[in-house]
Amino acid sequence: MSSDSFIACLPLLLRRKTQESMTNRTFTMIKPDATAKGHTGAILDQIIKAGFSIKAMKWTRLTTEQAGEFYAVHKERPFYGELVDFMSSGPIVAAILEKDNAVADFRKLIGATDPAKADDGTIRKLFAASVGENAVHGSDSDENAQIEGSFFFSGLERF
Ligand code: 3AN
Repeated sequence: MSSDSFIACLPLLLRRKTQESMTNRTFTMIKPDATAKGHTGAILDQIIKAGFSIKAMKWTRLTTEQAGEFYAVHKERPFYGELVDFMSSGPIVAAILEKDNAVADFRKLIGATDPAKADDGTIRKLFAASVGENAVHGSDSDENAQIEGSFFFSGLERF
């Protein structure tokens, strides 16, 4: 890209950044257990039916280094190694979602971390097998939604 066209893109990039810092976005991953079992389509269907719109999405696979970096906040927890191995064990779908009250509403939609404790009808109750392999990730705050979305998507990849 020439420097002229980069400068011409700046207002667009800045507007995207400002939009994303609003409280109506969250970040999700459909985890390797769910993609391996063929639940990707059904989970996306639940997400869209719950009123979220997809602002960015990719099917990819994390290296162990990338999974370790993404979950660095859990480094001191006993399950960190298991979590990193699991999250790099197969493909995932990463997405930025938009809806009013996105972070809280998405956490409600996916249910408790442990699927055995998740409410009926939640994504984890329907599709997750265990606390470690629990089908989906959902950001726990607006700040983390922003950080996690930026981990996977450049300004040009989100809308
Ligand atoms: P959540 O994903 O519901 O926000 P966190 O932030 O406590 O839950 O944990 C992050 C991820 O770490 C979980 N999604 C799960 O995959 C894994 N995890 C949490 N607790 C355990 C555990 N006791 N044993 C194994 N893995 C766990």
